[in-house]
Amino acid sequence: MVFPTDFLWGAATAAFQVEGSTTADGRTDSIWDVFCRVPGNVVGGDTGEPAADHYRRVEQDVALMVDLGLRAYRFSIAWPRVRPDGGAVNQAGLDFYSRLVDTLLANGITPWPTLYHWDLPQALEEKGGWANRDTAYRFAEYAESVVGALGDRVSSWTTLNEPWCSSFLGYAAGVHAPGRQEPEAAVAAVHHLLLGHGLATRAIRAAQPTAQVGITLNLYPVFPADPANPADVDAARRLDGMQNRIFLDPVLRGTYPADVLDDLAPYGISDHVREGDLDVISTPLDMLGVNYYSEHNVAVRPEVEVHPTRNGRLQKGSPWIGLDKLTFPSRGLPRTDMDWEVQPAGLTAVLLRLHSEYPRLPLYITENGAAYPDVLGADGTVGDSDRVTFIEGHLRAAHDAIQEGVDLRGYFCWSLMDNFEWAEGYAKRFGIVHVDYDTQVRTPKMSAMWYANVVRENALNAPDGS
Ligand code: IFM
Repeated sequence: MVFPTDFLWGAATAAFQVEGSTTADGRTDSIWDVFCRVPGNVVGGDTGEPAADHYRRVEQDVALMVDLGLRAYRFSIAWPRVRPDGGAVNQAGLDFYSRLVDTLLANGITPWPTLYHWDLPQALEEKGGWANRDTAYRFAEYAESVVGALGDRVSSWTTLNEPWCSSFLGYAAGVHAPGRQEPEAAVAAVHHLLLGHGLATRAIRAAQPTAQVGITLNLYPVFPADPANPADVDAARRLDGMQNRIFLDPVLRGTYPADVLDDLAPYGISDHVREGDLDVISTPLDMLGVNYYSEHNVAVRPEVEVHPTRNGRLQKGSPWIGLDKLTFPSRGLPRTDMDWEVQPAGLTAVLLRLHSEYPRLPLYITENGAAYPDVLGADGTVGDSDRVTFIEGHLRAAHDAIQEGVDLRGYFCWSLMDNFEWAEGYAKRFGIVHVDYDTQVRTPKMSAMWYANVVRENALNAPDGS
């Protein structure tokens, strides 16, 4: 199963999850630093320290990427390093990313930065965060400063990572920073994140007309558990609206879906949309990043009292606002350590949907991977065959989509290395490289060796092994 020539093979991380050094060189608090300090918010009381100490070990980590033969590194830039407190530019913060870009390029690895992977400066949250329209303009200013510093060497920019998490998990469910449970604020955050994306896209294009610009969304196929039950069918429609179409349609079609506007009318979504906003939000893009982990099989059942949230553990509010009695019946599929169903066919479905409903845009899988309870053996190896099976299944699914005509141009596995898994802390390991958080020793897992081989061959073995 050969992938197209020039298929971009990479691995991904995000600043807050790997960097550590949260007070170094002028960095100030992000919403995640503050959220982690609240007892009960993060499993084990874990914080952004030490993470994988990537800030201090970045050269060693690039050497690791070279060993694995990676062609691209997807990382995110920390807003509170570059513009501490959302204010003036901090050259020392920019210098870190400038060195990272230089080191990658010197080693033939394409830098693939994301401007926002959830670490809003806390000072901006104190002014209302993403529920405040002004944050979108501050984001564009921040984007402009990053592109001004790195645009001579970076050619592909991603504005936002998974705005669904920033808005619905952060402002409605409260299981992510800033930990608010205010559905009206979540809906405002959706619009202001999208506005920030559009303004930043325009700022990048103005500063660097040749740049490729995109956004990364976490997309899910959504099914009614019982297609004969109208409540399940309607829940699937609503959830698809709030998970997928609320981002895809404004960005790629310049409109919010009418049914989503109706569903969210009680939360005031239209109050935030000003004339011209949708033109800004739908500024043409060069690529779309897809993060795929699982599917949603949804049902509405009268006996459900508590909305399920991530991992069944941190049950604050529901991110699926306005949907009551919602549950996700098991389909008996294997599950990862996050308790997420493993369903590679869903990746093919997502890619085919984009191809038919939102055509003409090159696609990249910017995240795909799995947490498993890895054990570093006495012989110094991590035999994560479950992760190999996971990634292999999803690469086959991606290949199926390419065979169907989807313009898929790259794959980044999540994650290059074990890291801070948000509300789950360090307990969940997504890396293809194991990190010992006491010693910061990195150990490539079996999956890393396997992935390096796929990258080298630009191909997978056929299911019969040939
Ligand atoms: O770790 C996260 C990442 O930051 C965003 N996408 C999903 C991953 C796994 O939960």
